[in-house]
Amino acid sequence: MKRLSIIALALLNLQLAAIEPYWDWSMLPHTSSPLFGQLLSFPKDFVWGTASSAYQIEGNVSANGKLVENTWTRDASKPQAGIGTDHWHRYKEDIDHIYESGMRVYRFHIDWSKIEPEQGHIDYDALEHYVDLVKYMISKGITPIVCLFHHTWPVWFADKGGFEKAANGEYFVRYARLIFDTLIQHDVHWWMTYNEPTGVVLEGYLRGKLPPGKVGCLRQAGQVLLNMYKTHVEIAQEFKKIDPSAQLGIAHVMQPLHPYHDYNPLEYAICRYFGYLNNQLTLDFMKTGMFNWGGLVKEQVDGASEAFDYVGLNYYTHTLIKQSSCPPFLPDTVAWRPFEIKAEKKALYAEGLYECIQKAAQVGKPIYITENGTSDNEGIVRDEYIKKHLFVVSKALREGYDIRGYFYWSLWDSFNWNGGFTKSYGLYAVDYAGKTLNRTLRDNAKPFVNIMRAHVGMQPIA
Ligand code: IFM
Repeated sequence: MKRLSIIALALLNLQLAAIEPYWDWSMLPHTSSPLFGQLLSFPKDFVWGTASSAYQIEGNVSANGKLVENTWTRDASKPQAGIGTDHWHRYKEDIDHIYESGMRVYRFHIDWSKIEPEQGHIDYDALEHYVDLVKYMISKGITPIVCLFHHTWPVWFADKGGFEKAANGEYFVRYARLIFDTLIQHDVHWWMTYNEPTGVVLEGYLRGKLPPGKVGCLRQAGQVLLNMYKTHVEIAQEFKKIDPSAQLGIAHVMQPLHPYHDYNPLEYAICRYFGYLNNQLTLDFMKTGMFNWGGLVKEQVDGASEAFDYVGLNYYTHTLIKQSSCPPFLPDTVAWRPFEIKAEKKALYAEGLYECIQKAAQVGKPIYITENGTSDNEGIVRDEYIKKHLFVVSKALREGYDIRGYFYWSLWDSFNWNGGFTKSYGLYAVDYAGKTLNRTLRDNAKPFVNIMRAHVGMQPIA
């Protein structure tokens, strides 16, 4: 039996061909070449921008030097952000960098745990800080997109059971309303309720990598997601009643799952099931209001399709599902095929962005690429990564896909959750080693920055 299993496993690991497409990129010129600029075209009203989350760049610093606990900081086993990039104090310099990069949209996050550190106690000084941030942005001609939830939330809310209990949704809606009432006075119309909600529930309830760190609770993950989506619909309805021009959406992270072996039906089955939960379910929900978490949690939510004005698409890479034993069948995830270029610990697979755009287009709403980028510690893949992903966006635009903007993740090196400060996603390097936290535009980011600068009529930088 054991011998048979070994032979079967060896056979299963004989890969015949990749099922997912790979394009021939050999003719694509370098980003700094004028030819590249000619090959790509973006409509005049296409917007370039960047994205961040509060804890990743501000740490848990709040108004008047207060340090605020949230669901991430209270887990001592996790790497901690401290003061992050000190964005709390250096936000003007950072907004200037956004402007100088030719970006005219900033997708940023207001941390609920800073605004309402204890239930019902609002820190108006913290709120005022975010008002100042918004005012400064607008004074520079940068449109704010305010994200209300990005991986951290107040501990009191978690202690009540967070989104595990549908009734708790009202606390988040109330918080959203406070931010809305404050910022509508400063001409804010773009909102994002949640960043990567499917990631939050799959990592938080299935793989245990994000708070609350539960493992194997697949059904509960679906219930939490449904409760989050229902608050999105409620928030959209409230905001739109007062501001009919309000634009609401979420940032949906899509990661195509592909079978490692082109003939393995078990790998196909896993890809189909988890690919649906991970990617397609949210698109179906945006389009029809039907929420079907793989048969485990099912509900039709009224008003959902009117609650999404755009599809925010976060894309980084694809994942391969590989059978690792036989029997029993144990699936494993593999980050790249041997011939793929590695962007840090991920495959540089820009073709996957095209696949995601095609799927996102089914919703029938404008698409914004709300996150895309790579960590590049060795300084060798960023330009290649950006070049290929921009090519994909431009090709999709040429083919008629309604893509309105692209937000790079991220402008600065920042704290990256379980990766701590070991990742270099930034177009700007941040001097953590020397403790100055000074920001420096990386050479390999300049060709991209010059594309964005040209788009808004700015001269290239050397
Ligand atoms: O840093 C994260 C971000 O918080 C969510 N999307 C992916 C990024 C890169 O890992």
